[in-house]
Amino acid sequence: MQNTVTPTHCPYCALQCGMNLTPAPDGSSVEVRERADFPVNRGALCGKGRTAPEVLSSRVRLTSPRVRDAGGALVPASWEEALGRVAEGLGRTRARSGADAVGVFGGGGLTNEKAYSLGKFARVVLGTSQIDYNGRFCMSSAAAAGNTAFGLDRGLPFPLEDIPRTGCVILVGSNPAETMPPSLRYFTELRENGGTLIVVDPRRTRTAEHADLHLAPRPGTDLALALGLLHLVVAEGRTDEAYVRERTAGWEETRAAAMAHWPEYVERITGVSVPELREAVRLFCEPEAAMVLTARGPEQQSKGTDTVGAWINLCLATGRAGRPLSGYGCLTGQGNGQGGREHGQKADQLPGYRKLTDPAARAHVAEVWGVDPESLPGPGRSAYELLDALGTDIRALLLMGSNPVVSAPRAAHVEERIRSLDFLAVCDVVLSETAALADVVLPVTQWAEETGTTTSLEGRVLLRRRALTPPEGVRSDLEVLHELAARLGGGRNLEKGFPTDPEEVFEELRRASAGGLADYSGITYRRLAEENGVFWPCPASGGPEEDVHPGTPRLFHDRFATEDGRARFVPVSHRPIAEEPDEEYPVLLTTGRVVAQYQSGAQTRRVDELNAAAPGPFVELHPRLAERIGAAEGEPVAVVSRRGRAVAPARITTAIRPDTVFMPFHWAGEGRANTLTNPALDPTSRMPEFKACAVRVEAVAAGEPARATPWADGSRPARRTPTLRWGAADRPRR
Ligand SMILES: Nc1nc2c(c(=O)[nH]1)N[C@H]1C(S)=C(S)[C@@H](COP(=O)(O)OP(=O)(O)OC[C@H]3O[C@@H](n4cnc5c(=O)[nH]c(N)nc54)[C@H](O)[C@@H]3O)O[C@H]1N2
Ligand SMILES: Nc1nc2c(c(=O)[nH]1)N[C@H]1C(S)=C(S)[C@@H](COP(=O)(O)OP(=O)(O)OC[C@H]3O[C@@H](n4cnc5c(=O)[nH]c(N)nc54)[C@H](O)[C@@H]3O)O[C@H]1N2
Ligand code: SF4
Ligand SMILES: [Mo]
Repeated sequence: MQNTVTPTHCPYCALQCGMNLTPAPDGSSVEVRERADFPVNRGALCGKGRTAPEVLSSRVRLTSPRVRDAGGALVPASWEEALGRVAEGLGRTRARSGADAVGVFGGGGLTNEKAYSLGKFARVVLGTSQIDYNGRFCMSSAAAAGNTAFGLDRGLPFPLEDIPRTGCVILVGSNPAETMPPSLRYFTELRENGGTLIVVDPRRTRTAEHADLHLAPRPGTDLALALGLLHLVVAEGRTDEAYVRERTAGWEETRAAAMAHWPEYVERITGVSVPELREAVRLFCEPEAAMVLTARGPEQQSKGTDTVGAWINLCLATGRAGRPLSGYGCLTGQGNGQGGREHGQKADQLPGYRKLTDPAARAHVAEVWGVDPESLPGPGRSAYELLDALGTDIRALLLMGSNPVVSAPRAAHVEERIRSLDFLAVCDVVLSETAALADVVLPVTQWAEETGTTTSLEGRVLLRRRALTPPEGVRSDLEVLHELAARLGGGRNLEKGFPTDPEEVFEELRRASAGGLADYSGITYRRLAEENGVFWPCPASGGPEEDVHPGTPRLFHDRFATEDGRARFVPVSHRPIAEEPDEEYPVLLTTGRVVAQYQSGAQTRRVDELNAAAPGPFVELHPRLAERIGAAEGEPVAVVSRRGRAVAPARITTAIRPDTVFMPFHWAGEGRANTLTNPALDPTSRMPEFKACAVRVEAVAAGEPARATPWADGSRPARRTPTLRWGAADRPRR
């Protein structure tokens, strides 16, 4: 194995770029090389993918379990001892306080096999309903809206290769130039082919630089923006009446709701001028085909589900869904952001995108699992609610594939909740900020050292292959679950249901997903290797080999996945963000990403080249706001919300609205953006409002001691910043 080239996929984002791994001459590591045969990225990689092997090095990773000793230090231990401590910690809590006192928290970076096994482990071994995962913070609003409108949630209902051939794309709150750089090509090709790109983002991002039209709404107002566009579509007679009649339901109510959102009213709410709204409608409606793609900007809001619904309404009213080169799509985020939401680590879900509350789904999955359907618990809490319950109702936690101390909203509170647990076990590849708080840390194998499948943002199931022998001292997540099942099974031999061979797990997943919305039953490892991935749904044919289902790159062309085959309009109305600015907190904070760091930074902050490119947090602010508060470029500013205070250097730029500041969330410590964010949840998706909260911004006197601790007692005299308005002069020039 050591001397061959292994074609595989990047460990990070949902683009799942293809790459070849070749062993380094001494065989101890691998090098990333171009893999031209994978069509999505055609060999191109961003810096994170290119440097991913750095995290395989034992210089930065964990290579032996750690347990907390009597003095409170995390010290190396044997696997026997560590696994024993985990089984004891989880088992004791379960015995003392019931199964629901044990929580499980997963991640959208886990392979399908791991996500499936983790969900099964929670319900079958622990018997707890309290499992959810970080994908709740990612795409849950788009998923909820997609399920309602189309009866099915798959990030993109078409392959990326369709983008350059459509007429217009509206990218809402998505910055692929930084978050999926190789995908930018699809948008530049779109323009080369004569199509247009509209970017909706409160910042003039690197992506917006490529746009024909950049709309810069006030954070948290995308719902009003979409309603304003729909209003103009109707007023200008651009509705596709025949399509609405034949393929949709619920138009009248939605039309009425949109008509209440006059363009002038929408301009006041969003700061996007009426002529800009008209121009957007013209660009979107004139071509034969067009698309709307959303990402975290409009989704990570306490009304994210309604907001995505409003953008879907716009597509439906104009006949731009379920037709060639047209549609609504959500750009999923994590490596397995799509598959991770389909196979049962979500609080309300069973494999195959089945509902935990559906008796037929319970019966089907229980049969595959060899358990009584009655024994399966019901739905549990959503991610933030689960984290918020730690130390109270939930007393022990098993965490796999997330670093909530950095990435959860209101992170200081979440950190405090985690510290108050009776027992915490973390499986990770590095000692993340959250792992550092654990009673037991189990070091696991990584992407290049194990085989497994992921499902990319296109809904394409892919095979990641093992290219390297893992270092001694680490085990795979699947082995961990197998061992814990043996120890927690109480003589019931439960470990048999937790194979350590990923292909064996996948074979079971195929059966569990069969007949569900996300049907993988026609997919095999062999096909994945031969076909460069297969798009779900892909049911097993049941017939001869030649009769295999080809997979489904494009959805909804004949009918939507609703019962009657029609898409559903959802009547929605504008409502404000959960925490509007006021005198004390007059500025809006929004948060997001930079190209060189990934998520909580647990992996990428361990790579020198990436740290050189993005060494630490910053606060992006407009020169007018900087002048008001006396901030200077590169000097520290404090951002204060009702939840706490963060300090980071100022980055002054006209690319952001003057009423808004932006912070990336990749760092811990005093520059942690999530110290500030508001955990106000969307009522349907339970998504927290990462993208908008009220803050005060202050220049920090040089030499002021850094304050890492949050303070929210209001004891500090407020330095008032007058509310800033977004005037025409501030608008970034096109
Ligand atoms: N480099 C890098 N790439 C990544 C990741 C990473 O951490 N680093 N993470 C991956 C994951 S898990 C995800 S989910 C994706 C996320 O990918 P994106 O959604 O592209 O990333 P974000 O930076 O969170 O948000 C996108 C844009 O939303 C804008 N925005 C903020 N508030 C609003 C608003 O109210 N309305 C609108 N319309 N826009 C707003 C921000 O200014 C930002 O430019 O990236 C994936 N790729
Ligand atoms: N303010 C703000 N906060 C946000 C967001 C935002 O836009 N703004 N975005 C949210 C979004 S979209 C997301 S997806 C979350 C992500 O935030 P997190 O859930 O914290 O994501 P990661 O940093 O990727 O954490 C993954 C952890 O699992 C480890 N890991 C990686 N692979 C494996 C594996 O195979 N097995 C195991 N056991 N461990 C593994 C990594 O080392 C890392 O410690 O952050 C959310 N938080
Ligand atoms: S764009 Fe995403 S998948 Fe591609 S190399 Fe970068 S992090 Fe990896
Ligand atoms: Mo995400």
